[in-house]
Amino acid sequence: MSKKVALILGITGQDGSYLSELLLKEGYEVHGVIRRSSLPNTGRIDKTFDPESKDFIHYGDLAEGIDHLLHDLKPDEVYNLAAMSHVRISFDVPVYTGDINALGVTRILEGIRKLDLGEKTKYYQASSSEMFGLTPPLQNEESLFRPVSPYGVAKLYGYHITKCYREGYNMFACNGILFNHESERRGVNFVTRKITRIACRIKLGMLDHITLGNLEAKRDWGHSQDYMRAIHMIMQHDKPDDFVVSTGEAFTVREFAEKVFKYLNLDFYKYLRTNDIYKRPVEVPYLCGDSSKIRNTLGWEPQINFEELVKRMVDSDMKEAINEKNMQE
Ligand code: NAP
Ligand code: G4F
Repeated sequence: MSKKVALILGITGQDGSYLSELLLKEGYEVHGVIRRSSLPNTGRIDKTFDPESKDFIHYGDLAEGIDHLLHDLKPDEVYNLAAMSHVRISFDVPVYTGDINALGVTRILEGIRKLDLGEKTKYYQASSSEMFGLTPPLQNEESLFRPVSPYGVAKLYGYHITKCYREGYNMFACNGILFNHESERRGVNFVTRKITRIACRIKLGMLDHITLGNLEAKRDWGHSQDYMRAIHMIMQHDKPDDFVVSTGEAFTVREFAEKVFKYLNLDFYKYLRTNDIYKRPVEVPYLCGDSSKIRNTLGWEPQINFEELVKRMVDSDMKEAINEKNMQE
C-alpha cells in the first residue's frame, strides 16, 4: 500500500515539529512548507529532515497561497498550523495577522476546491481557545465566541471559513479548538517558556531578574505532543467535525512562575519585576476548556500533566543554559 501523504504548514513551529515526528512514525510521507528567512528557522526540524533535502521541505507562504504544492503533491491530509501566533504582537500587526491567520485559510481551502481535491484531501485548521476571549469558563464547542484581539478575531474567521467549506462543498475540513499548549520547543516569547528560560539563567547567575506583565491571567496549559496526537485523531475520525482540546485544569501565570522558581529552589518574588509593555489592550482573563467531546468520541486524553510539563520545560532549559554558560566561559 502506498504511503499517505501529509502536508504541514507551520512545520518549523513548536506544533509542526512534533506533528511531523508523529506522522513519520505513523508511516506517512511528510512534506512541510517553510518561509524564507534571514536567519535559519529550521532548528526544530533539523534532526528530522535533511536540511539539504528539497524533496520534502518546500518554500511557501500563506500570504501567497500554496496551489503549486497542492497541485504537485495532491496530499491526503493538509495540516494548517501556520500563523502569526502571538496574541500581543497581533495588536502591533493587525492587518498582517488578518491576512495570514484569516485569508490565508481561505487561500488553502480555495486551492483544494479549485484543484478538485475535495474528495481526496482532508484539511485541519489550527483554531484557538483565544476565540472564546471574554466568555467565562468552562468553554466548549457550544460556547459563545467573544474574541478581543486581532489574533482571536482572525482565528475566528479561519474557524468559520473552514466550516463554510465543509458545509458548502462537502469537504473533510475540521477545526481543533486547542487551548494553550507548551513544551521544551515553545517559542521563547510566550509566557511559560519565557519564565523557564529566564529562571534557569537566574539560577546559574547569568541574569538577575525577570519582567512580566499580567500575573493573574489563568490558562489551561497542556503539552504540545499530547495535542498533536489529538489533531491526528481528529483527522482519522469517520466524519469531519470540530473539537475542543484541553486539560480542564487552569493555573495563573503567577502560579506557573512560582512553581518553576520553587523547582529551582529560588524565591520568585526576589527576582520579579513587572512592566505594562507586556500587557495587551484587552486581556483574556480566564481560559479553561471542557474537552469531554473529544474524550468521549475519540477516546483522547492528555498524558502529560501540569507538574510534568513544568519539569520537562525547566530541565530542558537548564541544559540549554548550562551549554550557553560554558560557551561564554
Ligand atoms: P509557532 O511555534 O509560532 O509556529 C507558527 C508556524 O507558522 C511557524 O512554522 C511559522 O514559520 C509559520 N508561519 C508564520 N507565518 C507564516 C506565513 N505567513 N506563511 C507560512 N508559514 C508561516 O506556533 P505553534 O505554537 O506551533 O502553533 C501552531 C498553530 O496552532 C498556530 O496556528 C497557532 O496560532 C495555533 N494555536 C496554538 C496554540 C498554542 O498554545 N501553541 C493554541 C491554539 C492554537 P517561521 O518558523 O518561519 O516563523
Ligand atoms: O503565553 P502567552 O503569550 O499566550 P496566549 O496569549 O494565551 O496565547 C497562546 O495561546 C493561545 C490559545 O489560547 C494560542 F492561540 C496563541 O497562539 C498562543 O499560543 O500569554 C499567556 C498569558 C496572557 O494572559 C499574558 O497577558 O500570560 C500573560 N503574560 C504575562 N506576562 C505574558 C507575559 N505573556 C507573554 N507572552 N509575555 C509576558 O511577559
